Amino acid sequence: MSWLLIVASLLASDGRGTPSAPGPASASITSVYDGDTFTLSSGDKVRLKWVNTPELKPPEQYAVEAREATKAFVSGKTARLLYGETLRDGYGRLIAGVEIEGKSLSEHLLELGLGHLFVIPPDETDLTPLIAAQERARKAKRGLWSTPEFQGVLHITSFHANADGDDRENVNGEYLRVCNISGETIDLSGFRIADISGNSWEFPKLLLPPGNTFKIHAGRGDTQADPNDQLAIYLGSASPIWNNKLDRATIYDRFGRVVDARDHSVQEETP
Ligand SMILES: [Ca+2]
Ligand SMILES: [Ca+2]
Repeated sequence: MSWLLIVASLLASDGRGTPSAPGPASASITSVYDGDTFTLSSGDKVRLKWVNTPELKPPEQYAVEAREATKAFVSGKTARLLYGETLRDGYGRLIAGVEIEGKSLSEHLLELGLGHLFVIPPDETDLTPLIAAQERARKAKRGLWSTPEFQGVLHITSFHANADGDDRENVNGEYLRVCNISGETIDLSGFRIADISGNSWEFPKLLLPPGNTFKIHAGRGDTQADPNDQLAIYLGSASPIWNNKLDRATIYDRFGRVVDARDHSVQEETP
C-alpha cells in the first residue's frame, strides 16, 4: 500500500476525510467485511443502503451467512452504486445501494432473511419491494426470522449504555437505537422500556414507519417526530440510567408483551 493510500484510508476511516466527495457510479467490490459493509475498487468503503445485516463482532447469528451471501452476489461483477441525499455516514463511508445486472443486493439479503430493512432518513425511495421481500422471509421464518430476537415488531440494533465521557455530564449520550422490523407503521405510545432492575419508562406518541429507527435517549429533550430526520425520544432522566458494566434493556408493547431485549456488557464496547 502506498503512503497516499494509507493516508487516504486513515482519513476515510475516522470520518475526517472529505464527507461530500462523490462516489463512483459503478465499481467492482474488492473486499467484503460483512453483509452490509464492503470496499470498492475505487478504495471507498460502503455501508449498504436499506438493510442491516448481523454483526460479526460481537458475533450475531447469521452474520457469516450474510457476509457470504454478499460475497457471492458481488463476486467478479461490476456493481451500479445508488446514492441518496446523505452521501456519507459519520465514519466517512459512502451510503449506497448496489445493483448488479438489475438486481438489488439489499432486496436479495432481505429475501434470504439475512438482514432487516433499515432506512437512513431522509429517504424518498419506494420501499414496497423491499418490505415485500422482508415479509416473505418472515413468513417463511428464514434466517433472522427464526431467531428469538426477531419475533417482535421492534429490534434494538445498538445499546450505548456507556455515554461518551462522564455519563453524569452526558445523560443523553446514553441511548439505544431501535428499528421497526415489521411491515407496518407503529405508534409507539404506550410502549415502555425497562432496565435490569425493573425500572421502566413509557414512550411518548411517535409514528415509526417500517425499516425506520428511533433513538431512545436517557435524558431530557423534545421528541423528534419528523420522519425526514432521525426520530428520537427522551426518557427525561436527570441522571444516567444504564449501568456501564452490565445492564439489560427490555421493550414492552402496550399490552405488556416483550417486544425485544438486549444486554449490555463491557465486552460490547467496540467503536
Ligand atoms: Ca451509563
Ligand atoms: Ca462514559
